[in-house]
Amino acid sequence: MTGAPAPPPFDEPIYVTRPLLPPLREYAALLEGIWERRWLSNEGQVHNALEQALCEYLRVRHLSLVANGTLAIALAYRALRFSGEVITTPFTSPATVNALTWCGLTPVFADIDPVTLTIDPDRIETAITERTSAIVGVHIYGMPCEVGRIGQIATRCNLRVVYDGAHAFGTAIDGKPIAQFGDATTLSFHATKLFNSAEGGAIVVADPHVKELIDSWRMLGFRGEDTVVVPGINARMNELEAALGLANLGLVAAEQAARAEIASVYASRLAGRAGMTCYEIPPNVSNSRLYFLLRIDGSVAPLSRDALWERLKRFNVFARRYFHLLCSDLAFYRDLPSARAGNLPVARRAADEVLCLPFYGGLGVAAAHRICDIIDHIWMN
Ligand code: T4K
Repeated sequence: MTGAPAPPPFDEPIYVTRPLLPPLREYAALLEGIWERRWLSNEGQVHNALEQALCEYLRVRHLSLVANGTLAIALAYRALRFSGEVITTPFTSPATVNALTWCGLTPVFADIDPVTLTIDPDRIETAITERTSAIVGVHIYGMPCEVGRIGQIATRCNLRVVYDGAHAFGTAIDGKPIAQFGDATTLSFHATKLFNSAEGGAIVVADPHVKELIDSWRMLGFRGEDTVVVPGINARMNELEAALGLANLGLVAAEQAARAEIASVYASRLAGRAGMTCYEIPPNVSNSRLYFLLRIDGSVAPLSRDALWERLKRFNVFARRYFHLLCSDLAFYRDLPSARAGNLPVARRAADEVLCLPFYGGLGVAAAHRICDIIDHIWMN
């Protein structure tokens, strides 16, 4: 106990994130064009402009917009003809793994690296069987998977690779855009992501024939007016979402810069506490800056991650424990042989330790300092 008075709680809830939004008039200008054309969906003009703009922004050649990040993942699995077993991480959103199930595939969980929290290539190697067709890595929190080693394993064993890049918009390794690795990279443009179109997502591929196939998969299977080439689904992004995305795209760099300032407040104010570590971004990685996360080791820290998360709420600060529910613990996966706890000790520990702090440009550095004051108080009392 320090005896110092508790800092006051925030007057309004402070969420883990807030969506990026353009000035209303910029969005309205795009809406006027949509109204004039009376074209609302099905690969409209704004949709196509956003595909083009994203290709340029992300420095990739082929990108298909879709309705959300979960459908992006599922369509990538379909278009690349995954079959049988697919090796993936349990430390992710259920979206990654549930999309496998939706495609009739069997997830095989491999543990993660203790530092990057991405899938461990050594554990991929040991999980490969004659039924394995593919590897799905997740660039979790915008941290790249070990793309070099995963690529080598895939080539040697003739496996496909999809990266779930839902958190990795704008991530690069040594200046190379993350979406240039693997057979496909999927993105999410959900409201809570760095770049958003309210709901939305995309699939980036290297092969133009795969893009053509994906464009049929998202349009009920159609290619042209008279041919249905695959048993597709409706995964289209509409014009209103595409317009929001187009208006938001120009704001991403400034948002990342504002988040960088907040990250440096958190990193400097929270450093040096026993049992608390900040997730470090390697110098050769430009991270998307979607999250700012701490790890709390409850066996060393004065309180557990869950206790800190609970106590922050009393100050109106709503941090999130992404991803405290390991996919391998979910009722429909926990009986898989690869889901047993002894197979996934690193993922288990990460699930128990990670806490994502409020992190968005509009938070501002003053509020970040206040959050640190609150954490100081909780830590010492
Ligand atoms: N792969 C990975 C690795 C993913 O993390 C995700 C999704 C996907 C794939 C699938 O992509 P999508 O199909 O969703 O495009 C959020 C998002 O809903 C989800 O997109 C995301 N990952 C996941 C990690 O986080 P929740 O349950 O945390 O969302 P929610 O509604 O609690 O929002 C968090 C905070 O954001 C709120 O407390 C307040 C703020 N917020 C939220 C919304 C929706 C706003 O201020 N405004 C808003 O409109 O899942």
